[in-house]
Amino acid sequence: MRNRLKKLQAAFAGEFDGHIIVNEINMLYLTSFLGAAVMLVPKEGESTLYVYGVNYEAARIDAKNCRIEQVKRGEKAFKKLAEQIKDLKLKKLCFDAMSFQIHQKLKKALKRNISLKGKSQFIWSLRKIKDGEELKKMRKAAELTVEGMQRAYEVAKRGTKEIEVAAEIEYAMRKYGSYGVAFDTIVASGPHSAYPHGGCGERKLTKGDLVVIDIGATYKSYRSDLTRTIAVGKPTAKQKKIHDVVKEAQEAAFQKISDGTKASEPDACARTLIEDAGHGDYFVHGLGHGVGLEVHEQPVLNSTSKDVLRTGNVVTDEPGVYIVGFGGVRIEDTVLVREGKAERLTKGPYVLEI
Ligand SMILES: [Mn+2]
Repeated sequence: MRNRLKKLQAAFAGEFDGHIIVNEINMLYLTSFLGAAVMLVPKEGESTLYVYGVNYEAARIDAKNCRIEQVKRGEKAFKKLAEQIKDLKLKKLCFDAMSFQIHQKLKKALKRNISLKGKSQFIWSLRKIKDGEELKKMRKAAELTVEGMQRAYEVAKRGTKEIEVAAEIEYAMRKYGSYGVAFDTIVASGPHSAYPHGGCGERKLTKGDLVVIDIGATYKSYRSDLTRTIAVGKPTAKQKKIHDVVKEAQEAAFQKISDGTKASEPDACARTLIEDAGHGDYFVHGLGHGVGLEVHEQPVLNSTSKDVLRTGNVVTDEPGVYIVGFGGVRIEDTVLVREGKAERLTKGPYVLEI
């Protein structure tokens, strides 16, 4: 954890005197505390975490490697931050993310000769590469997600409501040790399966449906992302064919995922296969995204991505085909990038028929 702060300082020190952290997940990453208002990381020396009274005592126990400054009732975190910037005589600052209103307020509170630039890449260059401690948690989150899918296979039967299937999945993941869901569980049946973010409602699973089940567990703040598609009853030839194509595309993209590969390449590989099968127009999203403390983070795996995959990236591989009036198929795993072949953190099976 101290290492992360040191690495961040080393990353921005050539260009800036200090880094303001506003995004709470970035503060969690640097201090292991969630619930601070803002953080100041000077290019050398101790960082300060500004915490409102409601979370102050918790921060004193959990926040690591920084000074904790309480923001009392009636005080403003950004005013205190501005004072500290002046005291430390910092002139060139960058920040990770800031709303327009906060930016205006902070600018006003600072002297005119202090510059403020939005630069999220310093923190992302660190967060993109998972260390051993993070990978342990991500492996666990992935295992819990597989348990959830196992439960889905048991309960996703004709006559069961989408929300009932979701409840069973979430209960199973919790019971095995999940801290919560990584995102709202998707159990999208029949016509809903044709929408990539089909959600979950009161529809009953019906014979002939495709059901897209997209789930994630969280373990100690780290997330996982897994999708399988099943058929209710005996799958039709067309359902089987599309499932086979998506599975083939997912595997082909997986074979491409490796240290040093352009993040656009696995997408191109999956897309070509789906296009060749005649379904190119129905693969309406990018191949995947980074996963970690958030379910959607860097790097991005799509056709316009400028990222290059690196050992320690954790990404999803999730091609899909969505045909309105027919249904949708998506197959997704969470994958660890390594030198040579990648490693699937989430595991099979990949059965259409349960
Ligand atoms: Mn995903």
